[in-house]
Amino acid sequence: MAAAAATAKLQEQFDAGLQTRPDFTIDQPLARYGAVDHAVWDQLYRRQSALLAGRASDAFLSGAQSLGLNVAHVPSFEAVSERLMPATGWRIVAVPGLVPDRIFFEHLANRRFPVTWWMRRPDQLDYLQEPDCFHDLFGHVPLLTDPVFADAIRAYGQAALAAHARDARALTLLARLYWYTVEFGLMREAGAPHGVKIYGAGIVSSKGESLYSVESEAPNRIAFDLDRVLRTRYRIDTFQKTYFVIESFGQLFEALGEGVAARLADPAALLDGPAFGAGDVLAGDTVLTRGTGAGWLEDGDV
Ligand code: HBI
Ligand code: FE
Repeated sequence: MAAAAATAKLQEQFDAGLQTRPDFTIDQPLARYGAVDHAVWDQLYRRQSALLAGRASDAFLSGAQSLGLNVAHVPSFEAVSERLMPATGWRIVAVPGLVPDRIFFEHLANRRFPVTWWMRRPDQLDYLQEPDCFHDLFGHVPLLTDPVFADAIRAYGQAALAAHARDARALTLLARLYWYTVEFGLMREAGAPHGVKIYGAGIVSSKGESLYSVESEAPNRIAFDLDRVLRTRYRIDTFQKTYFVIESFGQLFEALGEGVAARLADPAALLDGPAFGAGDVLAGDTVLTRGTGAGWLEDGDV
């Protein structure tokens, strides 16, 4: 979402009386949820949980339960934070929507996850462009109960904050890394129906992609490699052409912390070289499954 559109959205919310603090946080306006909002949460939670059993990482499913997200109404962010804090020291903060990059990184670096307060409409059940409460709270927050994953996200926030201050080009690299892991990452799991389990928030909060990412023959599934990911473009308008597969959250912690911090010291080295297309398979790749490419749109990589 372009910065201008995000600012317009913030202005619209400000006008609606949602007082945004300088760090873009607000008090969760619990009174503003109507019966439709609660019904959408209930329907999405039940549908995705049923779909993800056997497809999502165990840490995700147990995290969602332990935070009390398995309720028929939009959860109270305060109640969720009260359960999350003892587990890993994280809490969630309500925001009107996408916030400026630096603000976002600053929250992550301080173990605060920004969660959009509003719920999508019933006619947006299967897809909406920007993150809503269900994407952020159901998609991103359960794994923050896992200490290693939580430390990986915090390390990413710290590395991103330092790099962002130094060189705006770092943002391209940071966005690619976040996209192919935190949003659309898979992890290897021997014995799982397809040898992989889902952990990315963009996948777990999407009905179609929860199935496509682990079962379709169309996409590539390639072993995660930090430099490879930092140079690979991605899709924001369709399912991913390629999913990168990590071995463990420990590997993710290495990549999102020291790994990316080292690369961000000299973003030009990675940005000056060629960027790979979202559907490319390279000679150096460890390919788990090579996709058929069925249904791919040619242009549109970002
Ligand atoms: N703001 N609320 C919110 N949520 C995000 O996921 C988010 C953001 N601002 C910037 C941002 N993400 C990007 O910097 C990352 O996706 C890389
Ligand atoms: Fe997200």
